[in-house]
Amino acid sequence: MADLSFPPGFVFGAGTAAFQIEGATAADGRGPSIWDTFCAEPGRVAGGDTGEPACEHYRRWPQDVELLRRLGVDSYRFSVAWPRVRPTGSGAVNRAGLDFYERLVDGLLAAGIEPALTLYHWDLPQELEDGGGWRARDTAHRFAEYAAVVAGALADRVPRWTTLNEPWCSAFLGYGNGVHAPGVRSGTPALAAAHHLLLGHGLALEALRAAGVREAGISLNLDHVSPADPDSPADAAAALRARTQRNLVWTEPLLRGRHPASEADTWGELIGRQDFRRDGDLAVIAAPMDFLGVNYYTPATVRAAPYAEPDPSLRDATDNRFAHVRDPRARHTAMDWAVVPDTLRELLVGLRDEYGAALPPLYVTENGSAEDDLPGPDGTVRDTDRIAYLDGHLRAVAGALAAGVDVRGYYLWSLLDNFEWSYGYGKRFGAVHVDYATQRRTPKSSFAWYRELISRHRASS
Ligand code: IFM
Repeated sequence: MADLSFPPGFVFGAGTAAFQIEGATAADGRGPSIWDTFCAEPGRVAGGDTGEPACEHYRRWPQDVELLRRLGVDSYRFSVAWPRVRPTGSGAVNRAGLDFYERLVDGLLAAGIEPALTLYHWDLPQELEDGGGWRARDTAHRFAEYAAVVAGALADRVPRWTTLNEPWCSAFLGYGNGVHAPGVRSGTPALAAAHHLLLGHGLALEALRAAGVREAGISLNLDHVSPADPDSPADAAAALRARTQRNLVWTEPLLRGRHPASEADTWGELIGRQDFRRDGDLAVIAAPMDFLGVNYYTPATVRAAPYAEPDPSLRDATDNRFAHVRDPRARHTAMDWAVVPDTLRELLVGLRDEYGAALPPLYVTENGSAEDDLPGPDGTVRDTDRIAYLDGHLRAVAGALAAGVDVRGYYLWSLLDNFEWSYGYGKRFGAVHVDYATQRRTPKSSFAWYRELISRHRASS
């Protein structure tokens, strides 16, 4: 790693999310979220796994802060569980829930680690879902109220705030193909959800500003999309539809205050039913941000394909006439995701080239790999594939910096093995192995590798 260097002040971090690590889903007044409900429905999550026990972080957080201190990160990215803070999403604030995050933030600061707080990493209070969830405009307003409550308590101690994490998953997996909570399928709900998530982001940003937050943005899981046959106009059009669904539906409203020109071709007749859009919304959505978070794992290669569902009345909003093509040359992680690190450099450079001065500074707010790594007979976890993955992607970030892209930091996903949504506990992304039966934490080889990278960076800057 001696040749891998970053500018002074570059932030190295690690991330987690509330539902994936906290457990304690009924403790101290926490209300149910859509993920509690979804996990309880048979067949939704592999192995019938739920948010219990996760990593018991709610109780073991001091141990996890100590791990972060040993890792040497500048910053820790975590999310606040909305149903801990406002259990029904719109009623009374639960002081005990806020107290937990106050303790965590104070513990991080005492350990010399900068907290980076995400307000929404998918755990919508169930009661709001019962009223329509992100299909309903009202949810955007409830989200802004929640943002104001959290910022009222923590704006003085948390420098970096993210409104939403990966709204694509909330909209298109939650209300499109139904793979994520709340598991809704078919028709326009995903497009309404996408719009209300964007509106919620804009309204929450106003609330954060009013509370004095200095650095605020959003984290998007943006795709690097290539046509399977670069000479095929049909594949090129399919790639644009994929980019529209994954990237442009977010970046165009946020950064340019407009909807993507390619939305009509992408969604066909579904796009005609946009009665949820109101005058003035785009101005709220496009309010300037201090950073854009980019979450990146794997590229997408797509070819033109017919609709998966021929009946338009049954079609969901992820059905956009493209199909993914597997890259036979690439190694694939335990998620079966192709490892092609330089595509991250291309994505970051491409964003700069496409948006120019409209693009705020970037952070890579998530990057990492799930590997089938378990402790060996000597108790150590030698995750060499993860180290190669991280090394490659950090080189891609360094390449983007060398090309003049303003990237301010990198957060490894994840500090701990954790609950990987519909895959349950079977997929392990952590730099620290978690034995869920004993809650024993074992730092993997990648933990030592990342610690070394950070400490060399400190010594040289
Ligand atoms: O674990 C997730 C995280 O919650 C959101 N981004 C992708 C990660 C890996 O799938």
